[in-house]
Amino acid sequence: MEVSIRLILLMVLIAVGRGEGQPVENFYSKTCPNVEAIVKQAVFTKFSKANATLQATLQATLRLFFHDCFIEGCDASIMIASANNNTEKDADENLSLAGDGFDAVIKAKQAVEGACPGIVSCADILAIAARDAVVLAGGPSFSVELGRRDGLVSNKSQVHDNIPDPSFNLSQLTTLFARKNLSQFDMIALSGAHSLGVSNCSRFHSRLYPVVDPSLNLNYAKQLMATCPRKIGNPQVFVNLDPETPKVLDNVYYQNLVAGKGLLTSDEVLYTDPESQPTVKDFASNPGHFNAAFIAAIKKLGRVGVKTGNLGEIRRDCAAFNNED
Ligand code: HEM
Ligand SMILES: *[C@@H]1O[C@H](CO)[C@@H](O)[C@H](O)[C@H]1NC(C)=O
Ligand SMILES: *[C@@H]1O[C@H](CO)[C@@H](O)[C@H](O)[C@H]1NC(C)=O
Ligand SMILES: *[C@@H]1O[C@H](CO)[C@@H](O)[C@H](O)[C@H]1NC(C)=O
Ligand SMILES: *[C@@H]1O[C@H](CO)[C@@H](O)[C@H](O)[C@H]1NC(C)=O
Ligand SMILES: *[C@@H]1O[C@H](CO)[C@@H](O)[C@H](O)[C@H]1NC(C)=O
Ligand SMILES: *[C@@H]1O[C@H](CO)[C@@H](O)[C@H](O)[C@H]1NC(C)=O
Ligand SMILES: CC(=O)N[C@H]1CO[C@H](CO)[C@@H](O)[C@@H]1O
Repeated sequence: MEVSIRLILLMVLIAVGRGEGQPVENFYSKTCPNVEAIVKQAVFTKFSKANATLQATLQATLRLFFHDCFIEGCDASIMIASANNNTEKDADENLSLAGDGFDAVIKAKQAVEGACPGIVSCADILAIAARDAVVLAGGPSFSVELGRRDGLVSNKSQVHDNIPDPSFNLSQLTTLFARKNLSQFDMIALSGAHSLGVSNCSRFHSRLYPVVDPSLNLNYAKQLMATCPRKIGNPQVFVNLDPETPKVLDNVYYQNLVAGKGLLTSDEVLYTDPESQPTVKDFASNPGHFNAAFIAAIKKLGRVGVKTGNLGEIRRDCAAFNNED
């Protein structure tokens, strides 16, 4: 009797503690032990290496995780589809979130539901897929914390104030990340994700025209101008965020910044601002320092605004709240 009351009390305490929102490793070890293998298999293993679709999926998934966590916390709220053009994914800021990331999570969810129905949240599947994307792109490997629940709110009015603009300066970037409990050091490390992926010319057009941003390497600026003409013509033109090793998540991104080859203002400012420059130089010359900082920062990113315990729900379909099925 005594024992079972204590046990119940302990369980209540744990549940309340979880309500505070800290994901943990091995959360599904009893309820869905193979979830990580299933996600990886469903999303990535059908591709052969060097397949362009695989590359697009890796970078899209990583960015999707970032946007999900910054808007309403890591709760898959960005996945919600809407009939009325009013959920997070409909916001202007979201214009270029590639569909591949959404597809990856939907497919993985279907596979996971086949093995352990009703157990694993879409938010956790996105976190696992983002970790796999980092590793498959040659970045550092790490264990992913789980136990997030899916959010009940997705409103596009939340997007603008929570996603950094590529024109931001250091203090604007630092302030926004601080609101998510991420330090300037974390922000610099996470920006290393721009070692992968592409940007629409429109996001850095103002650095080329009417005058070239003096922090840009001149030869690099000329290449960019050749690809992205003054008059925004073909809106399908995209440029690699990392001009040197665009398919590998590595510290060459920071070497680019030192060389004036940061594509976005928000990239280059990490080097031009004397406050953050020492960290950029350190990451540029010490891949191990970058890897360690990136791992610590992406784990912190995965804790932003998480719902645990009784909060939220385990969505059946990642693109719809359960009450809309
Ligand atoms: C520091 C502030 C950040 C700013 C201002 C920013 C901005 C941007 C912009 C403007 C693009 C190009 C999108 C387009 O074509 O319209 C982009 C792409 C991307 N961002 Fe960021 N980002 C930031 C941080 C991050 C973080 C923290 C991550 C992930 C950890 C991330 C991951 C990515 C990836 C992977 C892409 C390429 C997506 C693809 O190729 O599909 N970004 N970002
Ligand atoms: C990449 O893999 C996908 C999925 O298997 C396939 O549909 C596509 O044709 C492949 N692309 C290339 C360029 O091999
Ligand atoms: C959806 O809303 C965005 C602004 O949030 C707007 O730019 C876009 O044109 C709208 N799309 C449709 C199909 O109405
Ligand atoms: C690229 O940016 C332009 C200008 O904002 C926009 O019209 C276009 O739709 C974007 N292209 C893609 C594929 O997102
Ligand atoms: C979204 O947020 C806006 C502004 O806060 C609010 O007016 C609107 O009712 C919200 N929409 C939904 C569907 O909750
Ligand atoms: C950064 O931008 C903000 C907002 O535009 C501005 O108030 C601030 O002075 C800028 N800081 C620097 C160092 O340029
Ligand atoms: C930041 O940390 C505080 C203290 O742990 C927590 O109450 C708050 O919810 C966190 N904010 C976010 C956005 O995760
Ligand atoms: C307004 C807009 O284009 N939103 C996009 C957000 O991302 C999803 C996934 O690719 C697109 O389908 C939406 O069109």
